[in-house]
Order: sequence, then C-alpha cells, then structure tokens
Amino acid sequence: MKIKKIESILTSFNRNYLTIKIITDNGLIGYGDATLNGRELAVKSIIDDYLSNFLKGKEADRIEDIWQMIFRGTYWRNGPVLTTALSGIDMALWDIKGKKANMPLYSLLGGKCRNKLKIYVHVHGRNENELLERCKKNINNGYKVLRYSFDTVDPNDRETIYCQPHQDLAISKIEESDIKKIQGYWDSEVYIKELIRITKIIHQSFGNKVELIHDVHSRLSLSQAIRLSRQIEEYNLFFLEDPIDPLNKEALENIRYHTTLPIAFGELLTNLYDYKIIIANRLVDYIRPDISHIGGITPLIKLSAFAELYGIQTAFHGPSDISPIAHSAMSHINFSIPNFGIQEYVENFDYLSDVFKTPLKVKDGYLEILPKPGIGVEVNEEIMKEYPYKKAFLPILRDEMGAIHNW
Ligand code: GCO
Ligand code: MG
Repeated sequence: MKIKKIESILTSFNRNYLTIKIITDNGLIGYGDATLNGRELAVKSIIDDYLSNFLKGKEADRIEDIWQMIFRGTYWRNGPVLTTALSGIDMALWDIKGKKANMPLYSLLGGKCRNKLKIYVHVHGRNENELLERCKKNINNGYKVLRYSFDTVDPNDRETIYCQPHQDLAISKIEESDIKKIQGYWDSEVYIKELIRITKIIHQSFGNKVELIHDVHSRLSLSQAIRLSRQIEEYNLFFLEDPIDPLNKEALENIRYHTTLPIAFGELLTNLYDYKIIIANRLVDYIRPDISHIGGITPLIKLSAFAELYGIQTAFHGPSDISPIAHSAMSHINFSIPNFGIQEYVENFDYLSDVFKTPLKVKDGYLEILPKPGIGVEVNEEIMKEYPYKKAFLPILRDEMGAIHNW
C-alpha cells in the first residue's frame, strides 16, 4: 500500500484549519490536522513544496520510518512549522492504517481501558457577573470541570481591558487588516489580585458542584508564579496551567517546592525531547502536549507511556486552534492509555459538525466515542471549498512601558 497523493486543504471557518489528506494506491484516504495558528501558509508550503513529492511512493504502513525521516532525515530537526506538518501526515497515516485494518485507532493502540473521558471546557466572562452566569450554565449542562478566565477593566484607566487568556473566538482570530486590535495591554500584578478575588467567589458559589482549572498562559515571573500558587492553593484547583514560560521550564522545580497545587504544563513544547527533564524529574502532575504540533499520534503514544512510568497523567492540549480531526485522534489515545487524566474540549465545535463529522459525543460532561475505523472523522471537502483561507492572528500583549509581554 503506497502513498499516491498528498493534499493540504486550507480553510477558514471561525478559525483557520489546515487539513492533510493522504490517498493510497489502493484507494484509502486518511485525514490529519496540521494547523499552526497564524503560520498556516508556512506549514502548507512544507507539505506542498517539500514533503509531498518526497512521500509519494513510500509505504503508507511504515509510519515510524516516515516520522523519523521527516524529523531527523532533513538534518534540521524541530521547529513548530516542521513538527506541525509532520503531525498532519502522521495522523493521516494512522487513519489509513486503522481503515485498512477496519479497526478504530483505539483498538490498534491496545483497546479501550475506560468507557468515557472526563473533559473540561472553557468559561470566559467579560466581567464577574457574566463569568458566574456562564459557570452556572455549564454546570447545568453537566460539565464537571471548568477552566475559568475573565477580562478586567484597568483600575488606573491606563488602557482598555486586559485580554485574559480565553477561547473567545473574537480575540483568537484577528484579521490582518485590523492590526491595532492585535495589541492588548497586560499587568501581572492586577491580574494576580483579580484572579485570587474571582477564584474565591467562584469557589464559594460552585466549589461543591464543579472542579476548577485556570491557565496562566506563561505570563508570570517565577516569584509571581510562586506567590500566585500559594495564594490560590486553598481553592483546590484541579490544576494550574502554565504558571511560567516554557523557555524557562527548569523553574518548574522551584514552583513545586513551594506549592502542593497540581501543575499542568507543556502545550508550547513542540519537541518531544523537551519533555525529558519535566517527566524524569516529576516537575508536573499533567503533561499537555498538543497532537497537532508535537508530531502527531506517534510521539504522543511514546510520551504518554514515558509519563506513565513516573505516575504523571495526561491532559492533552485541546483548544479550538486545532481541528476536530486532532480532537478525535487524541481521544483514541486517551481511551487506550492507563494514565489519562482529563481532556480539554471545545464546546463550540458543534458549528463544524457538517464539515468534520467526528466519532465523538459529549454526554453529561464526559466524552464518548463511536467505533469507526481509523480516526473516524468524515470530512466534507465540498463545504470546505466555500470557506477560503483568511489570514488571522492572536493578539500581542504589551506592558505599561510598551514592551512585549508573553501572550
Ligand atoms: C489552552 C491554550 C489556549 C490558547 C490557544 C492559543 O490551554 O487551551 O492555552 O487557551 O489560547 O491555544 O490560540
Ligand atoms: Mg493553555
């Protein structure tokens, strides 16, 4: 079974998605996700201009060999553009393998070891009341774990609002022409104070009904992160995510020393090998690799098994930046590994269900999966043609001196 053709399909719904399609000489089709938010065309070029010809005629069954060829064979290893392209190809090949075997991916990976997956969804409020309203709504919809975030009006009236980390589509997709909006204002001290105040309120209001997660998005210095962890500890979060910058990941050791708060980390690590010290030194409770950026299913299986040996659980990155194909692919892994912790899920994917018909179903705050062969996503390419690519970006944050701050 040889690879006959590779296509990369770039579309723009509420978010941009780059879908990889691999066709084999015996007529099987596999799909993968290779979306790199804000750099979609660069990934498309790697696929179309470099990897497509290179992969033609290769055995579709030899996934590990193809993975190694792309990752190491080009000499220049790593880099999110390369690993995102690799992710899309890897997923499409696993999809083909499953379809050939007529088995769902989770069966190929050893079979289900749980019947459903605990998930968490994002709840964002532009103000306190909206946040509390939205928490209530999500709890009524059956969700057991919520990731909360909020905007805050600057008390000194310096600029507009603090663009808190959230999944609000309006801030996640800023069009090129609207360059002004790309800039947001950030103040870590105001954020910490406000976060503690709001966490207390949510905890008092819903603490007995739901578990809470907060994502710091790597925006704090080490001492700020330690201070925040200590202050927030009493609210028993499910976990605190990305308290510090991944460029300074060794500092997680200091955070661990100061707090018992469970820590989740890693969505920005696009190189599998960057997880080595984190896992081997037990610096986190949950690893958060992103299936569409770390190289696909192949490295996620390895990473999960490695974490299992150290008693570390998974919480794979699952925002709306990556397509429903990626969400479906990682769910198969989640069903088949013993150290699954929780899965981040995007509620508002429903609007895409005609384009990507997934095997996933949310029921009472858990994710269930249908036994479809491969990754099991039906892709409607006809609809995709009606939604051409539009360049879009995430905002950039600056502090009160006008200097760049981590987003
Ligand atoms: C997460 C991520 C998202 C980011 C997004 C960037 O934990 O899901 O940090 O909140 O906003 O991935 O586009
Ligand atoms: Mg995050």
